[in-house]
Amino acid sequence: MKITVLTLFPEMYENFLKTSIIGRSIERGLAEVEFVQIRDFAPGNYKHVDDTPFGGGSGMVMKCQPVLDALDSVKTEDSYTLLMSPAGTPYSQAKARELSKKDHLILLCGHYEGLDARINKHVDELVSIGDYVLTGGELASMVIMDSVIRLLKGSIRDTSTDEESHENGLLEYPQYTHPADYKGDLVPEILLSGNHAKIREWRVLQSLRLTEKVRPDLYAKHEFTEEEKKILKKFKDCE
Ligand code: 6GU
Repeated sequence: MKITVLTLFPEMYENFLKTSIIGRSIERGLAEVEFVQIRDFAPGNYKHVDDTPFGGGSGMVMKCQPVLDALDSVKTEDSYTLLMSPAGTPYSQAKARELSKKDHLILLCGHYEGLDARINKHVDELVSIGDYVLTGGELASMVIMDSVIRLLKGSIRDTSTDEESHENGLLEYPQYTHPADYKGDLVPEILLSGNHAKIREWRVLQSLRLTEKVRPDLYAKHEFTEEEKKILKKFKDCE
């Protein structure tokens, strides 16, 4: 997969792209990341990429010409372009899965108060990573790159993404590692039992209960599997 980032601040990505799973995936050639400096497409000596908003108001707005010329310089028939925007569609694990199948992603990052709205019709989608405001789209684009690259075949063990939080619409069950007794705080005994069927049952129940408690919104729209229904019934009868 190729990822092209359009930004005024490519230096923000340096450590991110070198580190851990993302760094290794890029080193292995699973993803190729390139940057386009939007300012290179601004004319004259001043290289202005922004201007004051029509109608008045505070802040500056990024201009159509440098942004769209930068976009045109990298866009092909195979490209899928995302504009980072707090006014976009909420980003999700399902969207990450969908994007991980694309050949070429273009991530367009605005700064200041935003981009001229006429730019919107030149992209495939506006995405937001959450209900808060960032100073620019760069951090959001890193969130998207991280969540997509780790799903590429060969990035991490294939099975390790299957049971994660959000893959099945639920939060993941709690995990523990050695020691089994940390200053008197004990790991749930069932996990030491070696009984895989019972462990599986416990994990499914924990996942359901945790989601119900901290993410009632997810729980309300969850479609229960037969296994989940059976486990819920069993433990309800015990209470
Ligand atoms: Cl994608 N961009 C900006 N600037 N702020 C955000 C965002 C994106 N998602 C949430 N807040």
